[in-house]
Amino acid sequence: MKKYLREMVITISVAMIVVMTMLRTPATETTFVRKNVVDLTPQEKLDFVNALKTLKTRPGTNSKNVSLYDEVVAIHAGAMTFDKMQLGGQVILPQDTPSTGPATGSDAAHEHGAFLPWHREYLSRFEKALRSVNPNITIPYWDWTDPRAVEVIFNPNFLGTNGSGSTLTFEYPDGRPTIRLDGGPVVSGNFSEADGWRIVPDLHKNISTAETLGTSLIRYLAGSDAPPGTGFPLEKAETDRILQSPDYATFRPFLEGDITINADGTENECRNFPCNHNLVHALVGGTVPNPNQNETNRQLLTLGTISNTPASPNEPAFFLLHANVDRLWAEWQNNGRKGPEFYGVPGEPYGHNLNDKMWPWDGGDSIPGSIGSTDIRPYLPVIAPNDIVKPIDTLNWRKYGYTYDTLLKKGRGWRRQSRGELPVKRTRVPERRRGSR
Ligand SMILES: [Cu+2]
Repeated sequence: MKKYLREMVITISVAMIVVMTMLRTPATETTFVRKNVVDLTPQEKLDFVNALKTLKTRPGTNSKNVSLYDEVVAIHAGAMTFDKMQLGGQVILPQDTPSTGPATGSDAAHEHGAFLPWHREYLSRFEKALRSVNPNITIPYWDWTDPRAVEVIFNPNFLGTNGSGSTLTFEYPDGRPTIRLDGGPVVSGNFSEADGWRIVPDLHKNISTAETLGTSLIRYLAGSDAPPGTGFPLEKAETDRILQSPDYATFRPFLEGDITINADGTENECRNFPCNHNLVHALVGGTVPNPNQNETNRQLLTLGTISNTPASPNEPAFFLLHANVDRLWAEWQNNGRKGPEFYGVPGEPYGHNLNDKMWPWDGGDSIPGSIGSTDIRPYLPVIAPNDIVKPIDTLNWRKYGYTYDTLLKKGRGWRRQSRGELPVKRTRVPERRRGSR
């Protein structure tokens, strides 16, 4: 009798395992989960690094014969050639050849509505490339409010440490506190030049001078001793307020970092120093107010790779930062704000409205300009004329096959939760915001 029972238990267990496996297979094929970087296993970190480095050696489709990774960088830089490049509304990058086509006149990927759609599409395509190297990979996200994250990301076993060899001191005649930054080229670890992470100099330009930053990844990572507001982690309460934005016209500039909304509902433009997504760019690459007040057209100095925005995807942390931006958008959408009603209102520059084609997925309608004297076009990948993407195509992140661990954890309770909204005192959002990037 006992033997009969034991056999029955074994049979049932085996049957259950078979059924569970069958049930699970389709789910893992269609949806994969982007995780918080602090939850990656050592193997997952290794796989991610190896895939990045593999794409850096795979040939691209461009005429300059630079790698597939480099051509991904070129797309980001190219998107920024449709307008005079600027920072804090002031800095203008010299541009020998202007862009042509309907996208001319505004940055194709920043400062307007398509910031979130453009980067969602861009990250997903990059993630597909990574998954062609290793199908277990997803892009981890960097929750910039998590006090553990910097230590995990900028670690020799992952994206490598801060740059070194340079200590810069900025003294301000108007009595603002002196800023000291330590950094420079990343000389050891997975993303050092010695280990094969060589950046294409033409795709690594200082945003205000158009001079190249060279061939090494450069970081001026804010230290743990940085004064409040100038280091990591970022304030969680502020990111929570981003998620309470009532509409896209508030949410997008708040998350991108053109504006911030204080706890009392008042709004500030982030002109003198970046906020949120822009602030993370600034705190990894190094960005300081220009101490030379005679240079009125150059209010901020951008030092490293990720703070010089066109070149910023040369810094692998870019993808973790932007996965977090995309996660926050997905969470905001998932909280009862899905669909076109929760996108920007019409009247934005071309490329940013719901049904505009977004360069470079625009069938060749627009042609990017140069960065300084560098023609960006030979570095760009071949994109099929029928490969068209509009903001409306990007609103549903699940369509791309991924989701976020935070959306799974919240489950149904999250959806039922009432929509907290900020007491916003402003009624209209200006059409063109000029923030730093
Ligand atoms: Cu960007």
